Amino acid sequence: MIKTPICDIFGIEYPIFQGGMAWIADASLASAVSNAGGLGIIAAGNAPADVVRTQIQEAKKLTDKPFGVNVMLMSPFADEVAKVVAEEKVAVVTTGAGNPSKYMPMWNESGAKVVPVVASIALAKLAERLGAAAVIAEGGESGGHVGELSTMPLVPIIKDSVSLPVLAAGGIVDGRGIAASFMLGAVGVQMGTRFLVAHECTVHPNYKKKVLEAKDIDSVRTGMRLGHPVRSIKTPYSRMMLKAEFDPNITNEQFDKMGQGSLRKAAVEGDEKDGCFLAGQCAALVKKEQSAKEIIEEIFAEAEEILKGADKWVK
Ligand code: TUI
Repeated sequence: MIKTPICDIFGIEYPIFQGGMAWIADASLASAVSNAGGLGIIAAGNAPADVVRTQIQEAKKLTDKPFGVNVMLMSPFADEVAKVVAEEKVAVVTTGAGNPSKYMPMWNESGAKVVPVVASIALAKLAERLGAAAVIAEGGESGGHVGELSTMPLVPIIKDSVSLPVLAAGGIVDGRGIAASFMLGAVGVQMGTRFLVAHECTVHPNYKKKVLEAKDIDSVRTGMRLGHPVRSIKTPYSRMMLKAEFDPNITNEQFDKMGQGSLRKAAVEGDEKDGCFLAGQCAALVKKEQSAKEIIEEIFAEAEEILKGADKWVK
């Protein structure tokens, strides 16, 4: 059995969070992950506050276990969503794509445990000062909005900068990734891409197909010119965006418009031409659809074997 401080702090059986994937991670996936002993997370993404509230209330019906909400700080609805999360007394709040400082006192007061995704030492230290329960160090191998550093250097950098427990994210898909994360000083992991193909994940079947078919070099970063690079699976859409990235005849405003709605097209409509299929580099390692419970049990059994044999090369 693998037990770490993450299990005690968050009242979960396995030290794993499910990534808050915008347009995808709903009450169905989050409750399945929580019922399986991990921490399921509802993604607020760019959704309005009432949609998020409905999902929270739905998840409360589907599980008695703790679950979380990911607040995407670049969302135009971040202020209202932040309030809903506090009002609904959600157990855990993770944040992404920005600085959560202004909401932290409100969340702390509501009893929520706050776990910001940090891509830098400065934000990790700030999170610690403001009373975060842990931080997620998410490397650029992950899907969606990505930071500059890779998981391998980022996790020990963040670990050395704060005394908070660190969860590793970005590129983790199996027991090997969990074991490696622990070697880097993490005491838990967050995993998104692998849960895309969970039976309980309600994303469009074409999205699951894209993840299952993804090969080693099918992962691309676009949106660098706007300062918010995003990792997705190669499609006609991402090729078009890559071309536009360096096209001097396209303004930043036009470029931004070209991306709008593309994630919804992928996740809801399964549009293989115009959709943006956000996924991490480790999509190439995702081989089959399973239940959330099967995924969690399989990867922790694998991690346990690896960690037990960790002295294999020590003479
Ligand atoms: O947030 C993510 N991943 C996301 S958010 C998202 S929503 C979206 N949908 C369509 C297009 C674009 C975005 C999809 N994927 N990961 C967590 C994360 N946070 N990665 C990096 C950061 C981050 C970046 C900058 C955190 C803080 C930060 O700066 C804060 C500061 O002020 O220093």
